[in-house]
Amino acid sequence: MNYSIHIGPNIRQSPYFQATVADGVRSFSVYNHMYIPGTFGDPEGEYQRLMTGVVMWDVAAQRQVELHGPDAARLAQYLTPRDLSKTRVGQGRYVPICDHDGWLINDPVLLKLAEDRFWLSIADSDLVLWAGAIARERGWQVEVFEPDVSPLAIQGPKAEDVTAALFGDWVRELKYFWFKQTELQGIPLVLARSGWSKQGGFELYLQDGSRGWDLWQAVKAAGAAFDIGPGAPNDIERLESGLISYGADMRRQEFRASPFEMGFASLLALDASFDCVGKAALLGMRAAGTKRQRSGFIIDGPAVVGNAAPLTLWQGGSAVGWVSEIAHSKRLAANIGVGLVDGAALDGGAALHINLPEGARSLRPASLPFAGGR
Ligand code: THG
Repeated sequence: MNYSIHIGPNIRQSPYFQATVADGVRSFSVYNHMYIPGTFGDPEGEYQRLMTGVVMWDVAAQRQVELHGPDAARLAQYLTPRDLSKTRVGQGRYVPICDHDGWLINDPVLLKLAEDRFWLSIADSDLVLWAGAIARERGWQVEVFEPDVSPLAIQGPKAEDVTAALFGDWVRELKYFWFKQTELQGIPLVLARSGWSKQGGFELYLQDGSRGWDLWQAVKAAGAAFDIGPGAPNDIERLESGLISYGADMRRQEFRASPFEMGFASLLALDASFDCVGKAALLGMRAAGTKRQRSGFIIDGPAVVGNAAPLTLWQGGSAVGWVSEIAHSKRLAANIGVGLVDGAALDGGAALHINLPEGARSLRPASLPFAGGR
C-alpha cells in the first residue's frame, strides 16, 4: 500500500489520543469527525484479550449530544419512537432514531442524567444538528450541544475486577445500562455498565477533556494486575455477537433501513399516545409489512481476508439484498457476515452468493447472534 491517511486539523483528536499513541496505536478510523483507534498491531491478541481478559478502548468518538432544560424530556421523547416514560434517572436505554420517513439515522444509548438533562451517546451521524434544529424549530426551551464528555471502555470478563479495583465493589451491583456520576482521583466522570461488546464491561464517560491522559494511565495502572491491554471495538466479536453498527449495517441514503428491518420492532411504541419524528411513516411501514430482514450469513470457502463489504447479495441474476460486513471467526471456525435480505429470497431457498474480489462465494442465512456473550 503506497498511501496513508494523514492526521490533520479537520478531524478531531480524542482526549486519549496522546495516550494511545504512547501505547502503540497502529491505525485509526474516523467516527463522528474524530480519530478512533483501530488496532494496536496485534488484532488476534486484542481479540483474545477481549474474550478471556480485559481491554481498554478509546471510544471518545462515541460523542454525546446533551439535551438540557425544561423541555429536554419532551425533546428526547420526540426524537425516538421508543417509550421513555418509565426510564429513570441513572438509567440508560438503546434508542433508535428515525427521520421523518421512518429510516434510521442513528442508534444511540440514551442516558437520563436528571429529569431535565439527557445525553445521547451517538453512533456515527451528526445528531447534534438534527436535535438542535428540531428543538429550535419547535420553540422548545432546551439547549442542545456537544458537551466535553469522552467515553473510555473497559471490556472483557475481567472488566468488573478492574473497575472494582478503581471505584470499589459497588460497581459489581450496577445493572446493565445503568450509570452513576462519580470521580476518580479528582477526575469527574459518569460510570456506566455498558460497552460495544457482549463480553461485559463498563464505560467511563470522562467529563474533563484535559484529563484524558490521567484517566488512561489510572485505568492502565489498576488493570496491570489483570494484564489489561489497549484495543478497540472489535469487528469479529461484534459480528459474532450480532451488535449493530450504524454507518456499516445501515446508513441514511445509501443503505437505508427501517427499525422493522433491523429487528427493532419490539422497541417501538407506536400505539402509545406520544408523538415522535417519523411516527406516521413508521405506522405506514408497519401496516404495509416489511419485505427485507436483517440476517446473519455463513460464507463458504477459505477464510475471508480484509473487509470487502458492503457487497450486493445475489440469488442467480437478481440482487436480493446486501451484506454489510464479513469476517473470519476462528471461534466459530467459519466466515460470518451480517446484512439485509428480501424475506422472499430466503423462503425460496435458492442459492445465494456474493462477489468477493477473488471471485464468487456462496453463502447461507444464519440466525443472530452467532455466539453468546456474557
Ligand atoms: N456505548 C456508548 N455509546 C455508543 C455505543 C456504545 N455510541 C455508538 C454506538 N455504540 C451506538 N450503538 C449501539 C449499538 C448497540 C448497543 C449499544 C449501542 C448495545 N446493544 C445490545 C445488544 O444489541 O445486544 C443491547 C441492547 C439493549 O439491551 O437494548 O449494547 O456501545 N456509550
